[in-house]
Amino acid sequence: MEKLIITAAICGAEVTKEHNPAVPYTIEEIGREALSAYNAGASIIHLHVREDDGTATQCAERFGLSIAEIERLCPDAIIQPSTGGAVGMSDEERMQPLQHKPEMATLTPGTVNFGGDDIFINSETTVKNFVTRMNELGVKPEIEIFDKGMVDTAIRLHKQGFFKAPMHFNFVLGINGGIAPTTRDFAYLMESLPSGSTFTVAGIGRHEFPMATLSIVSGGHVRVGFEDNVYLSKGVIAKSNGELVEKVVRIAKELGREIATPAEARKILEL
Ligand code: KMH
Ligand code: ZN
Repeated sequence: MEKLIITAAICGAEVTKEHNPAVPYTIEEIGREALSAYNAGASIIHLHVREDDGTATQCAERFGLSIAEIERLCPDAIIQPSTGGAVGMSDEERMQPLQHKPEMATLTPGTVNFGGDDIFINSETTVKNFVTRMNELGVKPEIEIFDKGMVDTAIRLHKQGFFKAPMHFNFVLGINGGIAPTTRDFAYLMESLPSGSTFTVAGIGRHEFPMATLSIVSGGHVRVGFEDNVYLSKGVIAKSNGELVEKVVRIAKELGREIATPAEARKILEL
């Protein structure tokens, strides 16, 4: 099997210091959490940013400062900004981090309920505009999959020339409104991908490590981090994103899967 690429989703847009005091808001805190994940074995940092008071923002300047800080501390890490931002943001707002021409950025090919009244809106026009901009700037999309129809949309837009092969997917399993964190649904998504694709898995909440293990033994990659889960184990708050990454590394080693360096991750993902 290929070496395991670990992505750390260190910040997110919804989780707060009330959930876990180590959730980063300031540039310094973003750097601290990225470094903890990188030192533990993460090669990709999935990045959302905040104002100092914790408000989610897609401000280009704030992303620029955060990216510079991560590059200073983790020089070869792959930095993957979010274009999802937070529920309710406009497309223009969400696209701002692309100005920095990152190697990768996330892109969700469909709309999904996000619990309660929240709807994460991605019309087909939005998706086409985002992927076109990414292609122009040489940014590889990580295609965020919250439900099976999103895989089909990505394949259809690939056939129309929007998404380029090899496509890279992230299965987000377990949000309220999306596909379930079960072995059956994981297999359904995996078997629906075009050959040559790569994928990673983000299990939400208590499903983070079971879904990570499933992906490790299935040849997929793994995403962990405060965006998806703030607990190291039942009732134990993680002290850092690094602790979550360390746990994945321990599981992978027990299962005989080696961890990819950032250089190896770039090769696997054809960045
Ligand atoms: N915060 C969610 C609304 C992404 O980063 O691309 C969207 C999200 C997906 O987190
Ligand atoms: Zn995200």
